[in-house]
Amino acid sequence: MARRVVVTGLGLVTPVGVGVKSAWNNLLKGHCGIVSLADQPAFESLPVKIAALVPKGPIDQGQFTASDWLDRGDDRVMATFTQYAIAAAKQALQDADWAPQSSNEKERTGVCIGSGMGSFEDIVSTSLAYASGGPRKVSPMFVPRILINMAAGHLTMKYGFQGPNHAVSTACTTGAHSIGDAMRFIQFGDADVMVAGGTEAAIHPLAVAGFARAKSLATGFEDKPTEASRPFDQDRAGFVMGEGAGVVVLEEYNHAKQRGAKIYAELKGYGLSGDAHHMTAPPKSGNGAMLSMRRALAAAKLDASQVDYVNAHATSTAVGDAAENQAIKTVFDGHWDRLSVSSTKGATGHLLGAAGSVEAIFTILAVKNNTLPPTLNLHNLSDKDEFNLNYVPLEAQTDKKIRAALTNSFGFGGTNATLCFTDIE
Ligand SMILES: *[C@@H]1O[C@H](CO)[C@@H](O)[C@H](O)[C@H]1NC(C)=O
Ligand SMILES: *[C@@H]1O[C@H](CO)[C@@H](O)[C@H](O)[C@H]1NC(C)=O
Ligand SMILES: CC(=O)N[C@H]1CO[C@H](CO)[C@@H](O)[C@@H]1O
Repeated sequence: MARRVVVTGLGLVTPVGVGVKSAWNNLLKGHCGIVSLADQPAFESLPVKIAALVPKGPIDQGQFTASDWLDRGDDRVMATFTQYAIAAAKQALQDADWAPQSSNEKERTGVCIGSGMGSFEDIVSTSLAYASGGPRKVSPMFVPRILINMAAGHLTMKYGFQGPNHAVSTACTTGAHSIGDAMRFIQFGDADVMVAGGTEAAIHPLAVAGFARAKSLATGFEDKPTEASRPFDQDRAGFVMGEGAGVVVLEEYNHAKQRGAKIYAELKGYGLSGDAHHMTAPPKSGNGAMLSMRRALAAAKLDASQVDYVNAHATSTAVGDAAENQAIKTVFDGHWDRLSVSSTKGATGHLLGAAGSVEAIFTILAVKNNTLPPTLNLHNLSDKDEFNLNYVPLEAQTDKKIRAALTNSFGFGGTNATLCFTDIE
């Protein structure tokens, strides 16, 4: 029998709050982390001047201050995406009460933290310095700052973890793949504990310009940024870039039991698939059969009738939300009345490489707390015959038992992953 994998620690750095309590409470209260960038000169000429930023300030107000999490000199060697990952990982390890001292425990603990984009800031500023001043203007820290796997690397240097050291980069599926791959390492026996998640800090004018040119982003919301991300709503018109990190501690079930760790949920299933279709667009509903959801259910040995909640990838694009809705309805055909679906991106924007792991944490808390996080800005469904599920509009719902839940992540390049969490009873 496969080794069971459970979640014993959580850490969040998000636009709706830093720290799990703050982020989850704000999410349930309907807060939105999307703000205007119109006052920033660097964004002046861009068609999109909004983003979901991690709030900066004191931690007791759920905000981010780098020195709360980093040692002296870390900011010189760590780009922002690495700093966010370290902050989320520290929270998760503290929450799990896992601070291994023996070499055996350190060797049995691994890290799997990825990022979709890495540090645009470093690449752009170094390119400009190189163009004007030549190679002498390139910092010796340039390469270590931009490497995607450096978040995982730095974390292990701080804690001495010598298990698998891995970093995924699969665009917006990064966070989900990180957690799923880490689950496999534990199941396969490579580690007993894995620190896993995704991180992103790419709200840079060049990245905004790129996504805007690809026509992916919502435009025209400068005056009302909190209304820009509206998954499943008839007026949805693109996603809003977000930043942050989500990191979990995964642990082999008996290992967690033996040390008396608190267990949030079991990670029961993981499914992966590829579209083989187009760079940025999902296939038009077509067969609509979403392989990653079916594979996650099969791995979890669950029937569609046993799942109560799907945390959708739904980024607030016209085509993407409709395709996912189709796929969910196909997979859960015959069980539509009991299923709830919501997208937390109305509140957080789209955290790209961090989305999958941040949303995995929201899904874990939904199961643990029997609470469905809301879909913000969902006032009118575009087509009531197509969109005929409970999408948890505007307000959290607390009247349902959530025994099992899925969370979906889909990335550019046509890469899909689904995680399945269940309560531990
Ligand atoms: C991937 O996700 C998209 C978006 O919902 C869906 O349309 C597509 O069918 C999925 N592809 C696979 C192979 O599961
Ligand atoms: C919900 O989750 C939060 C965050 O872990 C926790 O602090 C809170 O006590 C939970 N609420 C309930 C009702 O379980
Ligand atoms: C076109 C349409 O039906 N608009 C409605 C969307 O929802 C808002 C808020 O409930 C209504 O005021 C609009 O009339």
